[in-house]
Amino acid sequence: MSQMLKVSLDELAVFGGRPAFAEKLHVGRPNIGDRDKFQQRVTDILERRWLTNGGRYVEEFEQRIAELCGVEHCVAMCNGTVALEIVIRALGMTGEVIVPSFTFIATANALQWQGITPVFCDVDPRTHSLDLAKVEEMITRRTTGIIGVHVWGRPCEPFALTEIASRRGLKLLFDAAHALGCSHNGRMIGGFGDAEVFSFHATKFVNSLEGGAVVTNNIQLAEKIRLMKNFGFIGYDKTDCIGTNGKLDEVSAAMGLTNLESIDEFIATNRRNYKQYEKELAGIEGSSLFKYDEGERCNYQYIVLDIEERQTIVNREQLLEILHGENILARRYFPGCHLMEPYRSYYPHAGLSLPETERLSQRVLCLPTGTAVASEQISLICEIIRTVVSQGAEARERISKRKMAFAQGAKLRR
Ligand code: T4K
Repeated sequence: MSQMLKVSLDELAVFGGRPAFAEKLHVGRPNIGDRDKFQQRVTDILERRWLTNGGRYVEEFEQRIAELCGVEHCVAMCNGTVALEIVIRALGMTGEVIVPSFTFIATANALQWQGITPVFCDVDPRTHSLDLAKVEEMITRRTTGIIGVHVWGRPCEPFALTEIASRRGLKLLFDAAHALGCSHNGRMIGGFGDAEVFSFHATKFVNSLEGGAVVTNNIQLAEKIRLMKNFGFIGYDKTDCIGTNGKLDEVSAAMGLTNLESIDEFIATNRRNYKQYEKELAGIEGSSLFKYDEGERCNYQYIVLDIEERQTIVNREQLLEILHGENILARRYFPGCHLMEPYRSYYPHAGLSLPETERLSQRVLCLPTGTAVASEQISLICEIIRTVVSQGAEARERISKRKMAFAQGAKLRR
């Protein structure tokens, strides 16, 4: 890593300087727990020749997740998307389901994939989660459920959503892909609604390579999901319902278990990184970090920077271009499902009722964090952001000119 300070715009890579980082700095570099422990577990799996389907490590992983969340049942799956699809089907959701557009595309896809219409609801700009008043407005005769998403791990008002869902006779599911280890009013995420879904994808702060889980206190639902994720089998050559293959394999479960043993260390690192970003980005007019509730348990796995263009002058897209030039691969999470295909074509007017989602999707970006990011790297990222925003007008003009020059060059080459 090069450690040069960048205090003038001329030093930025997009304007001819050397990139701040020789190697790309990703959002979502995996956290990896005790390697020896993982390798021992993999050796054990190979020696016992039990690789998937009812294996010891999957069972143990399920128990550990259920304990952490204080729920009775956990069914591990091959990823969070399939876990969503299966629980949506098991809950009998059909017709229309209310869901935020400001989420990862998998939340909407899990519905549309099985012919259910995701009805995109706007979010509260303070919480980035479902706007409760708007949820009520979107309920129709065809609505069968609500999916709340605990975006960035911040609980999306689960008590209020429970009240709405039970008053209106709707199923309630939470996409808790970001919220492992988080709490709401002192109660762990995992036990709200009819069920909650976690993701253990490589980019999640606790990963099982790929993986996901449904957690619930409803035993009938848990049993149904368990069958559905194993083709519907209730015995040799005997099925009970339509099922699919949603099983988590043993090596993934071993990775999940190993990483779960380091959860406290991962959260401490995420929190330290968050605090450093907070301190070193403080006072940059027009930029602010998404805030977590310090009174709750929180995993701090996302560093979400909000750019208010009226103050920073340079906008989010231009800042992203500059950061990418420095090999800081900040991400545009989330672009808004309704602005992506197929939803853009299916529901071309959805944006009319999603003004906050559209604003948010233009303003926020996620910065690198986790155990793979060093404190000096965070300092350099913050300094580059400060340099750019403090000279926002000039940065904007130079980036625009650069774009125009590229476009002209491309025209001449044609
Ligand atoms: N609901 C919500 C709210 C979610 O955020 C997600 C997933 C889901 C549901 C579905 O859960 P899963 O089916 O995924 O279990 C990523 C992840 O793929 C996705 O899991 C995650 N949310 C989403 C927020 O981010 P991409 O397309 O940005 O991921 P990817 O694979 O490009 O990785 C991002 C960066 O991480 C890479 O540029 C490099 C780095 N990376 C990635 C991998 C896989 C590594 O350094 N090492 C790796 O092994 O979506």
